[in-house]
Amino acid sequence: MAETDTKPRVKVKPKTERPRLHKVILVNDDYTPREFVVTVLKAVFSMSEDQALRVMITAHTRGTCVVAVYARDIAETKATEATDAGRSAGYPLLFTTEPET
Ligand code: TYC
Repeated sequence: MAETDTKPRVKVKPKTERPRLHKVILVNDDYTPREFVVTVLKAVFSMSEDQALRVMITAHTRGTCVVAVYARDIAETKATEATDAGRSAGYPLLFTTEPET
């Protein structure tokens, strides 16, 4: 009688999914001064004047603009910090987050 081959033929490879990155999105409004938006973008997202101006104008003309992409907790912390900066100054400035697809 032939011997039974008990060697595993298929290797199980555990696969850990990389957590999705999250976008921080700047939302336009009619009240926050442009220069204030630029100041917040520079302070919270370490942008240059040029980058901040471009992002602000994009949100102003199109309604929203992706500011940056981070791990979820960092994206949420920065969005909250930037939104709070507006609120402290009496502006409705809003930053939201959303997962990348
Ligand atoms: N729309 C604002 C204004 O005209 C400026 C602004 C730009 C506000 C982008 C928010 O996300 C924003 N004063």
